[in-house]
Amino acid sequence: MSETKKTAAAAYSADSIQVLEGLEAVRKRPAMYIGDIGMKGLHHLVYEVVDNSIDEALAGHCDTIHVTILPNNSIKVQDNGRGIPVDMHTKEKRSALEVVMTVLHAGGKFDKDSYKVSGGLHGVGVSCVNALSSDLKVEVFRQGKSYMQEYKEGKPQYPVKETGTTDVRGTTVTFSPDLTIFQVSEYNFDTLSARLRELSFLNKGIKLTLTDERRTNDDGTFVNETFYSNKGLVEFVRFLDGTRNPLIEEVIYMEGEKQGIPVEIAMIYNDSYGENLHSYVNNINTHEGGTHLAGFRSGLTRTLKKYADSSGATSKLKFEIAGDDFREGLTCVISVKVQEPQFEGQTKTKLGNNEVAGAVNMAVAEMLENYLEEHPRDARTIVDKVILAATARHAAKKAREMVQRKGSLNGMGLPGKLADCQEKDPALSELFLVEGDSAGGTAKQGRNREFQAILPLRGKILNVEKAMVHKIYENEEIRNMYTALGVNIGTEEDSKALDISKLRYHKVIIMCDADVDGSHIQTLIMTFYFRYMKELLEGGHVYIATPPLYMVKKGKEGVYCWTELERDTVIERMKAGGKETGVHVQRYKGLGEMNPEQLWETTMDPSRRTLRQITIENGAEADRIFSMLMGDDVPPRREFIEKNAVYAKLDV
Ligand code: 0RA
Repeated sequence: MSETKKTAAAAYSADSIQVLEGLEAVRKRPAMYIGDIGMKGLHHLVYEVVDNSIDEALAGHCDTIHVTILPNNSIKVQDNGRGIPVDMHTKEKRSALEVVMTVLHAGGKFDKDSYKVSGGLHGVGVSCVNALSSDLKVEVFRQGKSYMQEYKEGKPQYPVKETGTTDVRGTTVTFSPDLTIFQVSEYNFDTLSARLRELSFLNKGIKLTLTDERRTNDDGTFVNETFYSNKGLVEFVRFLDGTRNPLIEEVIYMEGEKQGIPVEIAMIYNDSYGENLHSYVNNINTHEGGTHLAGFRSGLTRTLKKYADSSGATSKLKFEIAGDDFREGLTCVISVKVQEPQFEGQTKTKLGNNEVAGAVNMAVAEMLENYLEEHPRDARTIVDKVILAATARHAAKKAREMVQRKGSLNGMGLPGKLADCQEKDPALSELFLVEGDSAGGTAKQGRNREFQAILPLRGKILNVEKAMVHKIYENEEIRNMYTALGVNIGTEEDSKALDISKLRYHKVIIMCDADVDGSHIQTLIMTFYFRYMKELLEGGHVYIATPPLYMVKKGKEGVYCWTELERDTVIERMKAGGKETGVHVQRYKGLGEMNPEQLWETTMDPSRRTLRQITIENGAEADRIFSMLMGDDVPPRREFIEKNAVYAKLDV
């Protein structure tokens, strides 16, 4: 049957079938649409719905978005926009609202003028959330009337109905993730709040709130947070820099359109040695960078170099300043809006559009030239910092060459302290990084030497957050880690990327004491991985071992416990089973208090242990946490470590 001959009824049912097929495809292959069906995907549903409201706000029609985690882990997203249109589609024979909610990628079709650039990583739209929800309800408040439609597994339960009159405007979506699809059901407040905070910085002037109806404060109100940023990226950069010491007073900022591409940049220099760049395209964090970042780098280098040369500051320098030197101690956020973004790379978070490089390059040059002109003293500070960085890099290069001549980094010998495993296949091999030589000894005896290797790390490893690069390469514990892992140590000038193709263990497990010191050391090691071996974190290779905290004993029965709750439950049970007396609780403060067999059965045996995988969910948040934890400002660190000492849930 040709298109034109189709009767209206036939067209309707054909369309409905298509819709169902679309939603069924989403339910069959959810990971293709939302990434995965674990914690990431579960939270992605919220972002997808919020993104629609952000779009409405970017179009200038909405300024408040409320997100609520309901007691049963359903989610409600409420905005004060124009409300999704509800008029009947003559061709489709159903409401526009129903089309938006049930047709893949239908979201933007009704408003050609709207400046749509937000939209989740996969840009799949709210219909996808609908397909993956056991129940979803949408309420629209529009032009004095309210409307509603409900769905199960994406299927409408009735046509859109008018429910009354109203004097408010907006759209409210309430959904319950389908637990036959997702492996997890519990929303994490901190994960959602980190994303909403990020969105508030990236979209100034929008108020976002997060309410957790599962938990109340002492005064009986629900746990909640409000995010609002008046100055956008300027405040984002201040937030990211957290406790670092700024070198210049003001955040350097620009916002504007270049070659039709909206570009917003904020940056500041601090006295650290690291580079802290975060880039976004359409509110999506582009972890892998791309053309916008390349444009920024070349614009920054060109402009600063020109200024430094013309000021005469570089005339006596005996070596070239490298690109990296211009970014030492730099904290920067770049946000661009691209109409048709091309995402590339392993995690599809690398911008490919070539035209964006030139636009950002121009924007940076213009912004910086003005700034340097108007702030000669700050300009001098920045140039001095760059020259210092170049000098240190030069020294680091020499230190590295010396280290390499000694032959300890050429992949020949493995570190003497490494107790390697017999297995040669990296995919089957594990490396335990163990705090202290004595616990290292216990682990060596307790392990399964077929596939588990042990590398003891002595005492506190170097705080990489505060050390200069050549110190890091000279540090023995750090060199041992590189050599044991078999990865390169960045010998090539401009290639910072780690070559993990020769990684000798696909599981790297950090095993520290379960006390405040152990937690600190664990954080030091994680910081090192975050700053210098990010590729390992991104590949999901880094884990934390969880030794038990208590042993509750009565007579011959002994039970390991990992939390206070577990401990108390076991004590109660043991007491109930007999007399009050005779129940003995041992608190394990260090790995050293366990014998090899105990360490094996609680912490190392793959069939019984629990490993926590360290991933980078939110790079900006992770960076801030690490710099705070490792920086000079001790009080917040102590507070954080103590609060999280037991199961430090660093959301990274
Ligand atoms: C297209 C057109 C119009 C509103 C929206 C989309 C809209 C979508 C969402 C999704 C969540 N909240 C939303 N709010 C609005 C309205 C066009 C008009 O009124 O002329």
